[in-house]
Amino acid sequence: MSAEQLDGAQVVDEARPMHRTMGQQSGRRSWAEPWKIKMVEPLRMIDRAGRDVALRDAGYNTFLLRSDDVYIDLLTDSGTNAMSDRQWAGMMLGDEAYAGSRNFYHLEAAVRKHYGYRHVVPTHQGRGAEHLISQALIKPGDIIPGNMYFTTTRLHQELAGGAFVDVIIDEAHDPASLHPFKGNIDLAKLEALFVDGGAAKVPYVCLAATVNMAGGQPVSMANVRDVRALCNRYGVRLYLDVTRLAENAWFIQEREEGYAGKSIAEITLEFCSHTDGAWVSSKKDHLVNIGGWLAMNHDDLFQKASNLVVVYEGLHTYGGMAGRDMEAVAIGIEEALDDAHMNARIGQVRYLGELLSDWHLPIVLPVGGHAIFLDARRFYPHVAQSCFPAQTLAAQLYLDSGIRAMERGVVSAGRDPQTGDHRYPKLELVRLTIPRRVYTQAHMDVVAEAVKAVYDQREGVRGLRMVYEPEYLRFFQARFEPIEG
Ligand code: P61
Repeated sequence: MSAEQLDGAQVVDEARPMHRTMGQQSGRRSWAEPWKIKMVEPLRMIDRAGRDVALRDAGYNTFLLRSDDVYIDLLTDSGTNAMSDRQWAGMMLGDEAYAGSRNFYHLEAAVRKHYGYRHVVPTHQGRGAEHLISQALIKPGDIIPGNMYFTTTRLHQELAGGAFVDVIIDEAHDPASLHPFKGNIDLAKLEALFVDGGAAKVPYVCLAATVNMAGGQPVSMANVRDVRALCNRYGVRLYLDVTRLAENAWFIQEREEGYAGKSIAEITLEFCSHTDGAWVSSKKDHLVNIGGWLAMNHDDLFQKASNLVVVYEGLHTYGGMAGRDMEAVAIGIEEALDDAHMNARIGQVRYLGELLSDWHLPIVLPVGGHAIFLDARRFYPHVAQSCFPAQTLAAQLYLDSGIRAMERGVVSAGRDPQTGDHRYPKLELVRLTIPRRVYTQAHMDVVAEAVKAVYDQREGVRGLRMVYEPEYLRFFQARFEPIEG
């Protein structure tokens, strides 16, 4: 292009299609993130040969990669969020007293105001809270019904002597089902566990919103109301994993009759009002890098949990967090429930999902709150589940593009404690998890193109063989080798 052309801003190349914004391409006005960036962290991409070595050194397990060797990190949205300037300012107001830190009282007030529970016990992160509730309430031989297992939640229930029973609706196990609330509990499955004295063996029902392993799928308000009514009839308590409840509230606002005019904060509070208490990993919705809590209305659980916390976590007014961390969580709770934030959050995840589904790449539908889940069975129908198709797909994606994702299939499901066999879940997925307020739309475009490239190369791919398997939560540290062909 000549200098004259540059001066004359009117030059139009008739042969080239006109550029259009994302909004225009979808026939609407564009939206943008409700924040601007104040601090950046450079990204670097190592070359293909370097990625080959890094993956081999990591035993083909993306949890074992060094983050310096990763270009776009979609391993998790847990603790990987960008804090706001208000949260960073709050960090400077940390009261690091051993006992009675003022930041604890800010946290307690935020939980009471936005989740509505009377008592709050802080923990260092979600599994700290899961440990406390499991030890406090579960006896050997108990069963804990829930809407699909989560790895750490189920393990703590098993370590306490209980057995988890999945009572989620069948649609949740079908990646192609378009049910709007795939996280719902099947009331008939739940009641079948309660009848004939069964309820005596159920210390509580364990409800999660949204459901991580199902693809970030929501639970409807009608469902939590019905579950509550059923629990009341049989005298069973109902506890809730609120780790991604703000995202769940967004789906209720979008899809459930009567909620379009209610705010995320109002829906969140109403949802919790149907439950007896909750635990959380604040590392997700609450936009922090560390933190969690257990909250409840019953005094007996509060007494037990605030005694156990001093054994496993720290004093009951810090529970493993620094004062500054509690302040960041308290502020993060407010920010998490902001409608504009949540529109941008879900909008970004959905943007990536729409690209992939428009290109007919196999993903879990409807797109959930925190991630896109690739359906590894449909990527690699020629790889048997015993050869770990999702683990293989996550490895291939890293090799192609430096993008890190997470296996959520047979490796994550672990072994049945009774039989010792692999559990073979229906869902064999790879999770592309989007951290909050971290990546831009351009990053999403790069990710979409990488997934397409891996799909286009799917034919020659063989599976993996597990060569090291740790006893607990094996997916974090297991090692693999490629099956040669
Ligand atoms: C995640 F691969 N989630 O999604 P903690 N409840 C729920 C969670 O999603 C959750 C916890 C409780 C993680 C981190 C992680 O198999 C894995 O703060 C719904 O991580 O202790 C955590 O909270 C536990 C990754 C955990 C995993 C377990 O990436």
